[in-house]
Amino acid sequence: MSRGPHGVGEGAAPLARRRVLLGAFALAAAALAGRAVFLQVLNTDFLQRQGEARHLRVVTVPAHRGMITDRNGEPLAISTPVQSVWADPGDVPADARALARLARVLGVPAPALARRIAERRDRAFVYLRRHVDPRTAERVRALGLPGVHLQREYRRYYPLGEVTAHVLGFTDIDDAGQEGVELAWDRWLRGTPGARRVLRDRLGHIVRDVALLRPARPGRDLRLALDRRVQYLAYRELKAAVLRHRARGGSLVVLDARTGEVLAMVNQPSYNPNRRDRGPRAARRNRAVTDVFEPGSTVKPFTVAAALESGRFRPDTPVDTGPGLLRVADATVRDVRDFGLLDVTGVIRRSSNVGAAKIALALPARRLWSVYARVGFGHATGSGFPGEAHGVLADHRRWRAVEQATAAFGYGLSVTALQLARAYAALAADGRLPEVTLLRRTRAAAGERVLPARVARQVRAMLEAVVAPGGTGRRAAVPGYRVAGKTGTVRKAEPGGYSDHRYVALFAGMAPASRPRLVAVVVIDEPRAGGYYGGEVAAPVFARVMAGALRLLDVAPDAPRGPVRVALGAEAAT
Ligand code: 59J
Repeated sequence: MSRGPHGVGEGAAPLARRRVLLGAFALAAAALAGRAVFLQVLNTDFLQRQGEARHLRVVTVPAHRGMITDRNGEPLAISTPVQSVWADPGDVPADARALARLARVLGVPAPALARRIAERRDRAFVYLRRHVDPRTAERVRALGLPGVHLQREYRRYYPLGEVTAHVLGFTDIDDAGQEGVELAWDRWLRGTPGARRVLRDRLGHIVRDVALLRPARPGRDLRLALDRRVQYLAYRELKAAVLRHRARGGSLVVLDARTGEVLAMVNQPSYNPNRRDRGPRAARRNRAVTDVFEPGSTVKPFTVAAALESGRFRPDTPVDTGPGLLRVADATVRDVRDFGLLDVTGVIRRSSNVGAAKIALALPARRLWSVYARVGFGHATGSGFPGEAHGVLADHRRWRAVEQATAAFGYGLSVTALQLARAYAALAADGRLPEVTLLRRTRAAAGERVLPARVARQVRAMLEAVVAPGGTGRRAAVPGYRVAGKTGTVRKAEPGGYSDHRYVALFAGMAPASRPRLVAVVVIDEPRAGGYYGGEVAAPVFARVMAGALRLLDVAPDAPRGPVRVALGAEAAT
């Protein structure tokens, strides 16, 4: 207030009035002092809580996802720490130049960044950019922008890239399993996020950790059955063959015949799971378990197994396949040429459709069907893989003669590569069907008996004849080892009948034939160059992968290597 003309006169106010005023001031001062003592000494807890409530924030602590390894503990999927940039929009100053600097560091358009923060003013947390590299994180830190923070997260890395892509699948940006093993075993692999309370200063900077409310519980590691060396070898050979024959795709599965463990499972086309854009859908399917095909001649060993099991056929029982044609109702079964008089072994070795059909028609439908069902056709393998197909095996009561005859050489039913490998594993394991698994087995349960051991061994001997000179599978031979297997060349079914230019080339087999350790199935879908027969296209891939895998796994050779060693005797050959 300005002093009025009467100001001097106020100095002459009565003494009593001044005393009252002074007294009031003194009282007020005392009250304030008392209050201060109360606040500062007696009631600090309450105040601290109040003050900090405005500056405390709960931040989640992401959990480390378990590692996926191969059977020997070699890493196949690893979560590595990365930084993500987030903001508490209310704390970020509306400073266009500062935001522009931040946008430049993050590599995002400034207007979009500003909009993102503005639109989420009412929230306490918004990601600005996730999974930035360490240099970017450092530059964000250096900007020191209030309300902008870094948070540690994890990013999945797959050291073998496209080689293991289909089996492993991938995780999303929050490290949650989306496909493959990452999805199927997500609950095992993923941990439980924790929470911590942090204290921020007036400017929204996090100044210190106040309390760990809940520690993050890391996920568990998962050990697969895969052997990364065999996996890599299988991938390399499959990819080379698909390129060489300009094929549409392919699959290759290697099983341990004794345990049912999947040692390798690869497909073409593939994709790089380490890239954010994971390529077209068609490249992401684990075809070995999701795609079915008619197995064609690769089922003939099971037709013959049914015949041997019935007691009505022996390996040397004659089967007349002349003149290379067989009429069944209004259909005709054909061979590529007239093989004339064969025996049961010859039907397998030459892959005679007529022979297989004649054998099957001599048996009750139920018997053939029962062997197919027992070796697992029409039933999912129980691998646990997401999206596994179970294939189709129609009930034998619905088979007429035509269906029975065509089923004998592999048409009218469909299988996955994994199912076919499992069925061959039953031949390899003397008639016991192993449970297939993608996880490493410590103890192998003996598989269920599905064929008499004698029958499995007899069929195996026939399958050795396929790979011997004069058989359709010569090119599956592996030096030093006895190999048993079967070729297949399948015309693809299309609307209105079977294609005359789209084929699936197959080889299914095992080694060493005397005591099989490994089973492999090779599928080449629509080879368009350099031949299309299973014997030309799939058998050589089998040979290369088998040769390498037997060596990698230190499997002792069971065949003489050459004339010199034969002369030295069986002991020198091993
Ligand atoms: C074939 C079929 C289609 C379905 C025939 C392949 C039939 C049949 C109706 C002609 C190519 C081709 C139910 S061939 O796998 O016989 O692997 O090395 O696709 O026969 O009746 O131009 N395999 N393949 N048949 N269909 N329906 C032989 C054979 C086989 C070989 C070669 C030559 C067929 C030795 C197949 C191989 O064993």
